[in-house]
Amino acid sequence: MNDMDKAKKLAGEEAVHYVKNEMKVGLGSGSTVYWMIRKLGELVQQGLDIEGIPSSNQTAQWAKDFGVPLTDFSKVAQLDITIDGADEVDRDFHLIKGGGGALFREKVIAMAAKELIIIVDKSKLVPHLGSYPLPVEVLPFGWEVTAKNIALLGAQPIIRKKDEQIFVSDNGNYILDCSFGEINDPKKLHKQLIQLVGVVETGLFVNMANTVIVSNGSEVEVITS
Ligand code: ABF
Repeated sequence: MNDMDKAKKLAGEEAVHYVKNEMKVGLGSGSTVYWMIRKLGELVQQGLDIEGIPSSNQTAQWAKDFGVPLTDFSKVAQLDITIDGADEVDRDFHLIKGGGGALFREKVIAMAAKELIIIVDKSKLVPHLGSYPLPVEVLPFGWEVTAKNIALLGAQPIIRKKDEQIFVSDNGNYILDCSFGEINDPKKLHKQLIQLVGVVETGLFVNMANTVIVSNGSEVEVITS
């Protein structure tokens, strides 16, 4: 296992210390979250009584594989905690998320939780957001028009593809990966994007994360906002 994978594992496993009995837990997506769900499954086997709401079909499968009970928002009005990964975390805990294409449901479970804990390997910490192209979920109808309107904001939107086909999110939408360069005002950019017709949600998570758990592969650091 290389240092980055060790870091993801350490950060993911550290996060489960924040999960208490009878909690309702938002389960994020991505390879760091994989380790968190795997550890949660071990604790459930030892008697931890929790239920999770998954942010992607992949996460739901991992939860089933590892024995983490699932529920949904028809039964749970609010989550106690959401644990999720990120593609970038800046100094103000603003995030770029969506590299895995699950940003919409990730933002729903983040907004529905009393606390959002982000688990990352050290490479995700950046001084400013924007080196990672910003994922924007858009409706398939007229995505080309939506892309042109995003480009007017100063980006180079690229339609995400998987196996040479247009990638389709769990919600049946497309993802545009938008390189804006350095994003100095993520709140303003999110507002500009979200009002465009055709934009479903952006990968900018502004003023949402309370705690960041970061690892370099040998140590784990917990940073609170
Ligand atoms: C997910 O975590 C996505 O928002 C983001 O792309 C991913 C980070 O991936 P990984 O944990 O695999 O580095 O929540």
